[in-house]
Amino acid sequence: MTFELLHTDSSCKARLGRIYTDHGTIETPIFMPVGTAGTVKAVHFRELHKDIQAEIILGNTYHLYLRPGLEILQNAGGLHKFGGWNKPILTDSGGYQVYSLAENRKITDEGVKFKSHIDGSYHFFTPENVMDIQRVIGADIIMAFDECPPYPCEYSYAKKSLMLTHKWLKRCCERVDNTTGLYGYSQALFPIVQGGVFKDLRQESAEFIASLKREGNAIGGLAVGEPAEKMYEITEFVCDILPADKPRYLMGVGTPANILESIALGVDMFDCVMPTRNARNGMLFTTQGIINIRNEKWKNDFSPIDEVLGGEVSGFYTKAYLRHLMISKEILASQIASIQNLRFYLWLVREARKHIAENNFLQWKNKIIPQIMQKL
Ligand code: PRF
Repeated sequence: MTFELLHTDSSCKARLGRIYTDHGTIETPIFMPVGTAGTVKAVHFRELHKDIQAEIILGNTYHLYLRPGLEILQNAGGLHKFGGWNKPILTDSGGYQVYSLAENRKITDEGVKFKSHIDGSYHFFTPENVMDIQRVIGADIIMAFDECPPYPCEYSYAKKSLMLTHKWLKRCCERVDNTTGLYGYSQALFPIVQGGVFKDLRQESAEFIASLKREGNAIGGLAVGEPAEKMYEITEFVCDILPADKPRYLMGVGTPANILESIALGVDMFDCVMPTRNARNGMLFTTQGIINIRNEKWKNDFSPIDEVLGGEVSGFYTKAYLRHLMISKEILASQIASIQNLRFYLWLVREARKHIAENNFLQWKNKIIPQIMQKL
């Protein structure tokens, strides 16, 4: 994997770049739809390609390891072949899901012992086996095994946790550098900056991670309940330390406004369950603002869901019809709403790239945020 920095906006720190992987090229800034268990919920790959124009999707080591499991993934020839998605994939390491989903987890220097949320069975994740698992899944970009401390969190805990994350990171690098991919293409390891909301810890972490000179870097431990202003402050602080010639990935972020604000600070990659999860609850992101499609208000609104986005879904189905499907708990409601929200998120980053190229990103961002974040 390589990264080409094409341009930096003259009005802020927003960057235009290109990531080259063995499964294709990714234009940055980019949003990566979340495909936890090898599927972006309610969305066909065909729709991800065509209507949504996704360039890379994200999978989760924790989920894929538990189900379908490594034997099936390896027999399939990796996740790309298993489901038929032939563009880039990034897998998260489980260093987050194991804390948010698993039961009875116990963290030691060696790794994390946890109980599966699916069948109660016990498992052990170490930096080494998490790298091996991601080798078997076969993602183009694989993430280091980290600990994401909660918010709020005592300084002493955040410091102890960061030391462990750094120790684990060294073991991740060693494992990846001493093994090769199973399927003949390369897999880049991204380390993850942690350190909570403490600037000295963030500095130490970002400097250490910059010194490793990996192909890209991630910022973790944010969007965990801290105020948005704190998240932006830490994001900017860390971006300024991380190397400019490598992509920067802000994990688990966020709302459309969060994404645009973070692009302005120098972030290149994002993922979040928000567009797909909220879609299934009837919350739509549109170019005109945020819609709760279950609302009475849309009962007789026969206009398309999003005329500006247009296309076979957003420009075809009406608000009144989608409301009916949602109220009736029809499966198609989740499908239409998920496509709308992902089409919107991918449109948003394409627009962002256009305005960075024109050096007017900041002006455009400040104008568009109130429009797309207003509740209709
Ligand atoms: N670490 C990992 N994955 C993550 C996070 C993290 O800190 C976050 C935090 N927002 C989301 N996903 N490994």
